[in-house]
Amino acid sequence: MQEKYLSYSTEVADAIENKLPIVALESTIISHGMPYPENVRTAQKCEEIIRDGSAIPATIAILNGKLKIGLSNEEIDFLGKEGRKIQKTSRRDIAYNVANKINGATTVSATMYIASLAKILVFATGGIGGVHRGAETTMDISADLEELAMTNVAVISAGAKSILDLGLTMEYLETKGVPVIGYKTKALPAFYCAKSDFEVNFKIDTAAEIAKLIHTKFELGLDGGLLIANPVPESMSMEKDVIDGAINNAISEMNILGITGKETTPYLLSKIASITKGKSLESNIALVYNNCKLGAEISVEISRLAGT
Ligand code: PSU
Ligand code: MN
Repeated sequence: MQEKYLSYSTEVADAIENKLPIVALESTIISHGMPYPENVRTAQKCEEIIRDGSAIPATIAILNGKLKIGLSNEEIDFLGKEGRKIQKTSRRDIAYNVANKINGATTVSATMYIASLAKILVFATGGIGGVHRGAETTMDISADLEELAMTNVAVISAGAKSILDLGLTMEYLETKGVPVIGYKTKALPAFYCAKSDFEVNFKIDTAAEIAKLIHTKFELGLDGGLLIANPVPESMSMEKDVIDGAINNAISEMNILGITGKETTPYLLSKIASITKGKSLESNIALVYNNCKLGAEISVEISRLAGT
C-alpha cells in the first residue's frame, strides 16, 4: 500500500533485492544540523564509510512527493545548499509534505518511519532529540522518543546532547520500553562528551552482540526501536566545562530571542558551533562518522543472523 509513495535509488533497490546489509541515514542533519559545505561533505563521507564497511547507505528525504530511500550526490547537494529553507520534517509532517509535494529533510522520527517501510533495521545518525530542559513547562519532548517507542529500527547515536535533560530523556525511554545500549561504555555518552553522569541500561562490547539483541527483540515481537549509544572518539571528546558553558549561553540567548519548537535544536547547534569557534562542529562530524562505522558493522552482523 505504501509502496507507491516510496522511491528507491538503484543502489538501494539492488541491495534490497540481494539482501545486502543497509544502513539508513537522515537528512535533517544535512539541512539543519550543519552549515554548508561541511554538511554535504559529511553526508557523502558517511555514505563512503558505510560502503567501506560492506553495507549500503540509504540516505532518506522527501522529494517531489516521494519518500526517497537512497539519494544521488545531486540530491544531497541540493539539501545541503538549501539548508534551513528545506522543511524539517518529523512524523507529523510526512503526510502533508507528500500530499502537497513539499520537499522535506527527515528528522530521526521521520527517517525511522520511512526506513521501517523499507524494512531497514539499522539507522546511523549523530544525536537524537529528547526531553528538553524545562520540558515540565514547555512540554517540548522530541517526536524521536515516541518513534523509538513504536518503530522497529535500531538507532546508532552518540547519546543525547546536554541541550536536553538527559535524566528525563532516559526516564522517558524507560517508560516507553526502549533499551539503551552503551557500546563499550556503561556511562551514557553525551554527544560532544564521551561520558555523562547517567548510565545506559546495557553495556555491550561487540557489534555482533548488539546485532543479536536487535534480532532477538524483533523476533520476540517487542515492537519499538533500540537506542545504541556510541561515545564520540576520545580524541574528539570536548571538555565538559567548555561545552556546558557554551550550551548554557546558547540556551539563555535562545530564551531571550524567544525561539521555541522545531527551531530550537538547529538554533542551539549552530550557536554552540559559533561559541566554540567550530570545535563542536568538528566533534559532531567525528561522532557521526564513528556511528556510521558501527552502523555498518551491526547491519552486516544482522544480515548474517537473518541467514543471508
Ligand atoms: N541533534 C543533532 N543534530 C541534528 C538533530 C539532532 O545533533 O541534526 C536533528 C535530528 O534530525 C533530530 C532532530 O531528529 O534534530 C530533533 O529535533 P527536535 O528536537 O525538534 O525534535
Ligand atoms: Mn521539540
